[in-house]
Amino acid sequence: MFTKAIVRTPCRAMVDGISTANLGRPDYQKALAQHADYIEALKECGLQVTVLPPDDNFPDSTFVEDAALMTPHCAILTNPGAPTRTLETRSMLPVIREFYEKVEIIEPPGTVEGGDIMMVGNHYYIGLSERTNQAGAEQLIAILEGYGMQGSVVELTEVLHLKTGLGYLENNNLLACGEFLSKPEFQQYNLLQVDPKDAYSANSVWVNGTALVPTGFPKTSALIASAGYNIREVDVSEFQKLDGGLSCLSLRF
Ligand code: CIR
Repeated sequence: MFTKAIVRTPCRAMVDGISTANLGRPDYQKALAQHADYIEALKECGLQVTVLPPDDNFPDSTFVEDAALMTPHCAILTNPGAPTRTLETRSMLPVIREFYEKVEIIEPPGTVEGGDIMMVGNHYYIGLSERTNQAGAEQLIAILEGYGMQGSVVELTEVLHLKTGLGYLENNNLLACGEFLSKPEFQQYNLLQVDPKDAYSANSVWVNGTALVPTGFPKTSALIASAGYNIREVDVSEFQKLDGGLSCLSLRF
């Protein structure tokens, strides 16, 4: 069970965030309203939410998941591979130290973004992507092993981050789409197959028995509900325009 989350209010500069989505520029006011509802959803799931102020120096800074990994034993500050995001981690350090005695740091030339890390119990799958490299993954695995956890790498070819196409919903249930459906390492799970037309909704998030699912994907909501979860839909259309999903908007621990 998670008890806490950290989020960061989107900044005005978010409209200039990195995007490959071709869905137009985000509407800032709408993004603020959607972000407020996202916080509400986390609270409904029982989390105490720390809300960081907007940081206009970093257009993508609302996607806090990429800047750190919070494990039960330590926090790990990442080193984002997107050049405009590398220094986002600096302002995360003080807040992370409020919650963790042990804070580890991924150092260059290693790069890691949290969106490439999927936790399954004590094991962490690490996507090798344009943002997370082998050196970063090796550092991360060494850190995890030092605390009695494990990690393994997964090659990505089609998507931005590992969790762009995967969402672990606990109880062996893995929501998956596209290239991940056929990967040998995921065949041990009960794969809940997301329709390729609804690929964005593969980034749904388990929070204490409830699945947060993006609004607008009724087939995915029904699929997850049929596996026994409560569903809380959250409209994140303005973040989708920046390739960001539900998981990217918080650190949950
Ligand atoms: C980026 O390209 O870095 C942002 N526009 C989106 C980050 C999404 N984060 C995530 O999937 N964990």
